[in-house]
Amino acid sequence: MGTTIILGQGYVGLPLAEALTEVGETVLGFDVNQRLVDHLNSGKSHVDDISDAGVAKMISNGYRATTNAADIAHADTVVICVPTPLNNTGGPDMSYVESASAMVAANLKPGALVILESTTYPGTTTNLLRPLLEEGGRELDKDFHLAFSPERIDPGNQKFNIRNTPKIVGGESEQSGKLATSFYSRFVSQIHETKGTKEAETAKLLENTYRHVNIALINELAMFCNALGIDVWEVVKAASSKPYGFQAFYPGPGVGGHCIPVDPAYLSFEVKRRLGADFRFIETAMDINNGMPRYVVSRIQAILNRDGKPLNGSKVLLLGMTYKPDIADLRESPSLEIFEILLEEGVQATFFDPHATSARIGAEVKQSEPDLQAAIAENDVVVLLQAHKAFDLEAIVANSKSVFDTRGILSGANVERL
Ligand code: SAJ
Repeated sequence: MGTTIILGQGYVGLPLAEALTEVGETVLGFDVNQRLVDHLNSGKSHVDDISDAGVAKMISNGYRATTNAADIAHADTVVICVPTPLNNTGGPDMSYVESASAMVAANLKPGALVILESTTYPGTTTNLLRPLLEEGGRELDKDFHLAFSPERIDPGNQKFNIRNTPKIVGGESEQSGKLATSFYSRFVSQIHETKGTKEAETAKLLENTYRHVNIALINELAMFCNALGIDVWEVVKAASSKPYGFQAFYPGPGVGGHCIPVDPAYLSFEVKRRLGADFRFIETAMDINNGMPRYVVSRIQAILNRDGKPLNGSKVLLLGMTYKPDIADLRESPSLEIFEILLEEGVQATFFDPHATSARIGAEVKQSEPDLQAAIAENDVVVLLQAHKAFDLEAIVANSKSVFDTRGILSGANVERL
């Protein structure tokens, strides 16, 4: 066994560290956030899928979190799992990858294997990371090895985890690819090798662009079905009876999370930058999905209007602020935008979420209502945005004046669906 250092101890890096400690590797978890590193070294987890006991076990197996980049020099394998968000113009923000790569280049142990896991545009490994590692005359497969392997961590997924989810591996060379494959084979049951790093980078983007485009398709269909008096939820259920050639996607209030609303933009930006072409499916899907929060507000307005109430001054309760059910993750959640728009329109908007008890709206931090049933009783419209298992859906319908259901799971005379 050797030593691995993982740069970035978030929802991707920490589960990777856990899996490696379980197979006897000495693991260093590097992060720039000193508070987070201290939290980890005290045996506390900040990741939904890993418990405090899980971190304590990692520590007993030799795991240590660190903010010291010089620790990279101890590692035979370096895995970069830092964020690749969008910048304020909607394009790739590579600053985390750039700074992590520079740290690796400055502290690399001779002969180490470097693997990039962060989701990024095709060509990042070859054109951004490799030149940094080659500085000072280093040569690929002589002084270092290099590969790309996209993360497939699905927060909250009880069935698939890092060990039983097939892992794509693309080497900057055949030798590097083989080394990366043997690294992951120690704790991942199935490896899929690609011919190079660009294919591995692009495969990850395809996986999530496929979801983004199909979610946009069903969202646009939902808007037209509503206008045409067609029950889109029945339509999807019926189409799902086809045992082949169809995968169901469901309308929703918009697309949240760290993957689906972000990853496709890395592809469309690179196509634009390199070819000057518009990746039309991605850009159209972005427009549709990004427009869903405003569409939800327009439907709330229509419900109030039917009751002779203006948006301004009416009371609306949002149920579920996270981007996915049963986790606390608010990242890119469309619920936050819906809340912000309602407040801008003068609505007395509040929310209830058993997992996310506070949410930042603009410059303010808003708190969840303390008592769900009391909150329901005093609101003109209750909006189901996230179907957390903790919700008593029957009680919600029974005690609400009007319910707007964006998940297509409620029914009743006072219920309207997206
Ligand atoms: N959504 C819809 N309709 C759908 C599916 C999703 O509106 O039919 C919305 C969700 O409400 C959510 C957003 O899209 O706000 C993203 O949902 P997601 O189910 O894609 O969940 P994510 O963002 O956690 O996606 C992850 C991805 N995993 C990785 O990138 C490693 C994705 O590739 C997985 O397919 C997905 O989990 C999954 O299947 O759970």
